[in-house]
Amino acid sequence: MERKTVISDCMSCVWDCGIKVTLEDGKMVKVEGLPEHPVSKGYICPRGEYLPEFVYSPDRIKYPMRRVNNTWERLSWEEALDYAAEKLGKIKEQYGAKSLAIFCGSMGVENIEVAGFAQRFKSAYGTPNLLSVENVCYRARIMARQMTFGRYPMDYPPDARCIVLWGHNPDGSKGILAEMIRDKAKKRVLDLITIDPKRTELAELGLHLAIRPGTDGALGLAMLNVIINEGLYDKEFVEGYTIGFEELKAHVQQYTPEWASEITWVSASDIKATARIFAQTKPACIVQGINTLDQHVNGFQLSRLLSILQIITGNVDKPGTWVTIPFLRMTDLRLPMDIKPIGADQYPLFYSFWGRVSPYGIATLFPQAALESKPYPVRGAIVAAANPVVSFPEANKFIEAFKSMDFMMAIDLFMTETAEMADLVLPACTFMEKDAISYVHGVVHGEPFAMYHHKVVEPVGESKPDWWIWTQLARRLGLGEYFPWNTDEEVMDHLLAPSGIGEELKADPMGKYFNKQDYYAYEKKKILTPSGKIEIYSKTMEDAGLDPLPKYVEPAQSPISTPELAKEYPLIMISGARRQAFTHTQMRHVPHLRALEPEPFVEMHPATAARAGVKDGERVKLSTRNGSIKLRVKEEPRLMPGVVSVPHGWAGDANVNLLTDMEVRDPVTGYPDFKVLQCKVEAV
Ligand SMILES: Nc1nc2c(c(=O)[nH]1)N[C@H]1C(S)=C(S)[C@@H](COP(=O)(O)OP(=O)(O)OC[C@H]3O[C@@H](n4cnc5c(=O)[nH]c(N)nc54)[C@H](O)[C@@H]3O)O[C@H]1N2
Ligand SMILES: Nc1nc2c(c(=O)[nH]1)N[C@H]1C(S)=C(S)[C@@H](COP(=O)(O)OP(=O)(O)OC[C@H]3O[C@@H](n4cnc5c(=O)[nH]c(N)nc54)[C@H](O)[C@@H]3O)O[C@H]1N2
Ligand code: SF4
Ligand SMILES: [Mo]
Repeated sequence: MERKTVISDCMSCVWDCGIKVTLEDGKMVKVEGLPEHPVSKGYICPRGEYLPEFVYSPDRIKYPMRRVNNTWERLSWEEALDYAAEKLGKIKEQYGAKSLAIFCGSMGVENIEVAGFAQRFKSAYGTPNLLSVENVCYRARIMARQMTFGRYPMDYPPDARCIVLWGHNPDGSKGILAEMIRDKAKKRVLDLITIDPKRTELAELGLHLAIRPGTDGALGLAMLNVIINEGLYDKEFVEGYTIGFEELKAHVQQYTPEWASEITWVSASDIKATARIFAQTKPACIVQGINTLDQHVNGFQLSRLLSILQIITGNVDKPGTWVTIPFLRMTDLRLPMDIKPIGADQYPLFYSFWGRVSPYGIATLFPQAALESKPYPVRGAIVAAANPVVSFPEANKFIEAFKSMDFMMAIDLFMTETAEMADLVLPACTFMEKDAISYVHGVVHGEPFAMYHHKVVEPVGESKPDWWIWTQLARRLGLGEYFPWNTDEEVMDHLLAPSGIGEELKADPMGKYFNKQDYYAYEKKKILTPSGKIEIYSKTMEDAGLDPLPKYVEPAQSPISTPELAKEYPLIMISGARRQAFTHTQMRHVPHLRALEPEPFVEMHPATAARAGVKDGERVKLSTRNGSIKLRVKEEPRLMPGVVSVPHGWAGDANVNLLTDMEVRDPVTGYPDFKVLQCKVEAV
């Protein structure tokens, strides 16, 4: 038996932890953290540790399959690709290219090859409809920060003296950061503030504000009120680099701590204390929940509001604040596209502002396009590295929409609930079975870090890299000129060409920090907004008929906005707090990970459980006005009474997205307001 170890990294989520992999006869048998890795420094989470079980899961799709009379028929790659090309050709002929939608999920965010090829293919084919998770996650914040700062600064907490975890629990979602915070708290060099309806373990290391879900805007505005009225803002920075401070000052007078206390259920004294600590402990860094505040009726403005808190305290582009990180220059695989995707007319700013055009359609309007032909019919779907039937809000609408397709195809590792609905399923291989580029920045280090991830093991069955699948498909559709690559290495070389460090990266499996962080850019570089200043007051928003300064908007469903609904559904439901064992809908079939969380559950305070007449461990029915699911009660004294918290990602009758809602949307991004809903719990 041949045994060896190789250095690599885990790409199961965006943090790309370094790993040491033990191979026996070319098969992975063990994965450990890599203490020498410059970023993760030995940290891995259980998903990294149990990678061999994930990669070699007996549930992997091993060859292409076509649905025939509701059973799966094995095809060769030749047959499968010919079949797909024929069907896709027909859709284009019959309805036009834009009637094809291409879904790309979180794995496309983690691995640029996956998303890049999906994007390239969609434009080569001629459809603008790339429907991505970026329509429920993260893009809102990028846009809001760009619109405010001109560039996109990221939270960079390592050098901060004050960190605000705002709707964020890195123990579940960003382990490396959690470790760093614990370390700093132990050394007593950190003021930590946690704003969360749950008193998370990290919340115990500092000041915790137990906030009513969905009311973060009121808290933020009241903090501005205190900081401005007590003169705690950074006058020099505000005068030198911003516009709209006077308007802001007048605007926030109405938002007193006492007003906010009624709304948020946080005491006025805690609001004042938080504002003072944040404004006076420098440098300070709000680490904004990655999607927590996005999936909200006013999500875009919440991101603007947090930006303004950083700005008026001068916590911009200095170590330990929000910094604009130099990017790795890589080839853009996108091709020009001037047709508008679905939703572009309803949400024009999401589509483009200042000439910056986004590559995404409004994914959550897919059911409307499929079922009502609005704004035009969508008749075909390719779902690559996504599981929208479970992961997207109001899942039933997505199920209906996919059922209505003339042709649907899935590219995945596993037969997910979404793949189950397809006419054709093509097996992709994991990142351990192909080359990739991993690239992280801003988590625990300001300098961007890149690594050439070499293939570690041979693909399981006949599975193939995503780039290969898109390339073969394109060639059959007569689009081969856009897809000239034949090996992993050719693809990676092409991607890395503009970086100037491709060869260096390829030669050193450990990866490297490739660019020094350049602080104080606002002093040295042009600020890329229309006014040339950081825009507290946004003329762009005003011109679009939207609020130029953030206001408070109550969640669409709440005891205050919908008291009638709240009589029948008295509890507040939040969903999607991350769990270390799983990435979204993935990994529940990995035995050691499943053992960590064997069953779906709903967390609630013991007093909430008692009032609903249910007990810890009991199976209950959880309902919103959209439907019901079954879960086990997990009593959780850390969660504020009156609130229940449900993990997302479980399928079938435990899928929380059977309860979520798309009726009300953020007016800028079109993100549905589904993070905070009214619900009830009943014994079954
Ligand atoms: N293990 C694991 N890690 C992941 C992922 C995964 O699936 N699994 N997914 C990755 C992805 S794509 C994303 S987008 C991120 C998500 O990352 P985040 O969006 O940052 O989510 P969490 O860190 O889980 O923290 C959510 C916290 O917000 C609190 N919360 C809920 N509603 C509200 C509210 O209205 N206001 C406030 N202030 N707090 C609220 C919850 O109680 C919870 O503690 O995680 C990434 N990391
Ligand atoms: N209620 C509620 N719903 C939520 C959230 C929430 O907070 N609450 N969070 C939302 C957020 S922020 C996000 S980002 C989405 C995530 O939504 P999705 O991206 O749809 O969820 P995943 O389960 O990560 O799906 C990724 C799929 O890619 C497959 N895969 C993995 N690697 C590869 C690969 O290399 N190639 C290919 N082709 N396939 C691969 C996996 O098997 C899996 O089926 O969920 C959203 N859903
Ligand atoms: S946090 Fe876990 S899943 Fe994410 S890269 Fe690190 S080991 Fe992999
Ligand atoms: Mo996400």
